This record gives sequence, structure tokens and C-alpha cells, in this order.
Amino acid sequence: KEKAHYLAIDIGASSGRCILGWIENGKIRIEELYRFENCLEETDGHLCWNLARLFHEVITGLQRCKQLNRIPLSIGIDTWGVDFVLLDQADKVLGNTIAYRDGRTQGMDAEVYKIIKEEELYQHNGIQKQLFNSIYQLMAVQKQEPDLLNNARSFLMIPEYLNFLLTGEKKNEYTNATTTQLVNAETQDWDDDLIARLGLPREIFGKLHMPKSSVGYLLPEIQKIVGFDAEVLLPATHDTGSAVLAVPANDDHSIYLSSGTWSLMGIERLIPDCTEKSRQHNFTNEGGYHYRYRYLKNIMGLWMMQSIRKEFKHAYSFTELYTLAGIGSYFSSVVDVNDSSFLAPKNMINAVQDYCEKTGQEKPETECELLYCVYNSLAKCYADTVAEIEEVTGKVYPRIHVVGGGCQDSFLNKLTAEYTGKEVYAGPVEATTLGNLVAQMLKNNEFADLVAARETIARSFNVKKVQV
Ligand code: ADP
Ligand code: LRH
Repeated sequence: KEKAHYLAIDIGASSGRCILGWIENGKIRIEELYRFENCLEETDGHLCWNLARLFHEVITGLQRCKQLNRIPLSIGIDTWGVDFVLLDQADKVLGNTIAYRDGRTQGMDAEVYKIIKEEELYQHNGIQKQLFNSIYQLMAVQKQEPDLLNNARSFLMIPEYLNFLLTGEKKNEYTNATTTQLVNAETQDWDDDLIARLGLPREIFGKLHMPKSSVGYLLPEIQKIVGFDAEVLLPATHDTGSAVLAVPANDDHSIYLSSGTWSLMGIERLIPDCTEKSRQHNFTNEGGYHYRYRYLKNIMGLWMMQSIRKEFKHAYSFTELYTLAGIGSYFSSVVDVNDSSFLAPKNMINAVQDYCEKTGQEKPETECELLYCVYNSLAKCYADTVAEIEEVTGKVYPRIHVVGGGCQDSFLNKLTAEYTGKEVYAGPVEATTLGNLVAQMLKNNEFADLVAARETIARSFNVKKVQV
């Protein structure tokens, strides 16, 4: 029998990739076919995503499959969470696709809490408060561009919209839907009560489908452009959902850290924790594969490094950055990486300096001081988060598994091991893609279950213990 190939299209806030996966001699093999940049663009005074370009990149990735004669059995798309489009009656996108870092949600938390108190909201969905969650973005649309909501007939999150362009089918997916803060943690479905109280049109939110569901087949016009047909499946379309699915551990004693633009640190649970204690610690209960919950914290993450590297005009390699940071290790000012001033500053270097000044600390002046300050602050935040996880759960976790692009950062890995005192394991780098592929492989019965899939991932990829 010919080996089945599967295509994962994983688009993060900083880059996207099309990666083919298959099983060979009991291991998962992957081959990167195409990689592209992603970034925010300013349009009409707002930070936006360029969806037309992203869709073009998806098509280019599919065309690569044909050029290399590697036709996938199925295709899955995942992206970052919380962002969405509204479609009108003719399925046209209403307005610009404003990105989560845009400032339009300022004050929208207060508007939501006028209707439903913050504590009660958490009891409904157990989702960590982030001013950019779709609930606050929808409130911004309602207040700032009410016509868009009045004309909306469908609400699609970014992967769902790309799926729609490929197949003509509009399907909402559960894991990403939980990032809206509009899904009830217990029923695992849209929270009708919440939606009604917020005055949102219930009919724009479609039935929620679980990972492994079929979206449909490529439209005839798409088949013509890419040169083949394939089924589009739903992975965990929220990238973090896919990444956590691919953590190479089946035990209950590990904390994961999905490290990319964001650092998502937490554990997997079978029962959500929507208690007041959990809310006060600002943990989230995102919906995962097979009805599991990702109990985690969003930490500002490598976004700060990405921004600083850009401001350094990409003058240094990663190795040079580590060396510079090491030279700065005498510098002791620490910033709260989760402070809102780091979400979308005009200049990240100034934002870090201002924060230090504002808090009465020494201001980083050199590249070395600046880099060490950010690394040090991130690793401290990881250590605090580990302590909080252990406090909230009453358990001790001896290990941390770092996955995603950021697990290649050996300087940060070392600091993480030092500050947390835990064993730290790094890899796989392409966890999100693997999670996406594994959902498709599970659909095609390549593994008995998730446990077998995770075992295969651990066997197939290099997972390195970080030496302190
Ligand atoms: P996202 O999916 O959010 O776009 P990724 O998982 O692709 O993010 O991770 C991107 C980040 O990984 C980069 O911002 C960078 O900090 C880190 N990274 C990528 N390559 C390397 C490398 N060779 N060494 C250290 N860090 C790296
Ligand atoms: C990571 C991520 C994270 C969300 C953020 C918007 O890419 O999906 O889980 O909170 O982006």
C-alpha cells in the first residue's frame, strides 16, 4: 500500500509553513515544502492581517505539492487564535481584518463587565482575561462599527476562513472557538446566555466541529490552480491546541512551554478549573483535542525578542545574541513581561527602558543589558508561572517540555532550567505542525489513539535535555 502523505499548513504570527508528513518504519517523517513570513500591516490606522496574501501563500504551498509530485491525502490549517472575520450575506469579508494587537479593544473590558461581571464570565468559560480575546474585539466592533455586526451572517476564525476559501464550506472548530471567550467550559459549545446578554447575533456562530472532522474537498477553481484535489480536515485549528497535542510526553508530571511569538505554559487537564482562585492567578482553560483542557498562562514570550531583533536591524545571529546577552548578565533590572506596554509598542527597546525607569530601576543602555534584561525577565516569569501551577494544582512537576521555534533558544532554555530548578527538555521545534499532522493521521487510523501518537512523536524527533 502506498504511504499516505498529509499536509499541515501552520501559520503563526511571525511565519507560516507548509509541511508534509507521513509514517515510515513506525516513525513520523516530515518535509518542509514552503515557508513564508507573516507580519502585521497598518491599514486605515489599525494593525491588520493581510489575509489575501496569506491565502496566496497557502495556494503557493499547495502548488509546491504538485510540483514535487507529493500529493497529500488531506490538508489541515492551523493559525494563532482569537482573530476572526465577519462575512456578509454574499460571503464577503466585512471591514479590515484587524489583528489582536490593535488598540481598538482599549476599554472594551469595562463595556463587557457592565453586562457580565468579570468573575461570572470566568465561571462560564474559564478563559484567561486578555484584552485581545474575540469577546472584547466583538465589543469593539459593536461600539465602533455596528454596521459590520448588523450585516454579518457568519463568524469565521482565521483558519476557518482560509478553509472556506479552499472548499466553499463554512465550519467553526471547537479548540479555536474557545479562544473567543464565548464558549461554555462545561457544555463545550457556544454560550447562548453570554452571546444573548452581549447582544451579539447568535446566528453568525455556526455549529462547533471537533478536530478530525472533514471540512470538504478543494473547490474546482482551486483544483485547477493547484493541480490536484484533496480533503481539507480540521486539526486543532488553534496553533497552541496543535502544539500541545504534540508534546512528547504521556505522563502527568510534565509542564509544557509552547514557545513561539507567545510563551504558553501549563498542563493538560480533563476537568476545567473555573474557580475564583484560578481566575485570580489568570490561568486559562482552553479547549483541546479529545475534550482535554489546556490549563495554561499566556506569557508575552519571544515577541519581545522578535521586536528587539527587528530594531537591531537583524544585525546579529542567534549565537551572537546569546553571547551579547551573556555579557550583560551583571544587569539586574527586571520587567513584568506581561505588562500591556509590551503588547504593541512603537519601539520595544524604548518600552523596556521606560518600564525600568518607571519602576525606579536602572535603565538598560547597551545591547547586552537590553537582551539580558528581557531574557532574565522572561525566565523569571516562567519560574513564577511554574510556582503558580504547582500552587493551584497542589502537585509538583519535575519536568518542563519546551516545544516550538523558541525551543531552539539555548540561552533561554538554560535560564529556564536554572530559575525553575526543573529538568528542561527541548523539542520538537515543529510541534504545532506535528499536532496538525497527527490529527489528520489519527483520522486515517495511523495510530490507535493520542497516547500512541505522542509516543511516536517522542520516538521520531530529537528531544534534548537542557544541560545547566
Ligand atoms: P510563531 O508560530 O508564533 O510564528 P515560531 O514557533 O515559529 O513562532 O517561533 C519563532 C521564534 O522562535 C522566533 O521569534 C525566535 O525567537 C525563535 N527561533 C527561531 N529560530 C531560532 C534559532 N535558530 N535559535 C533561537 N531561537 C530561534
Ligand atoms: C499563539 C496564540 C496564543 C494566543 C495568541 C493570540 O500563537 O495562538 O495561544 O493566545 O496566539
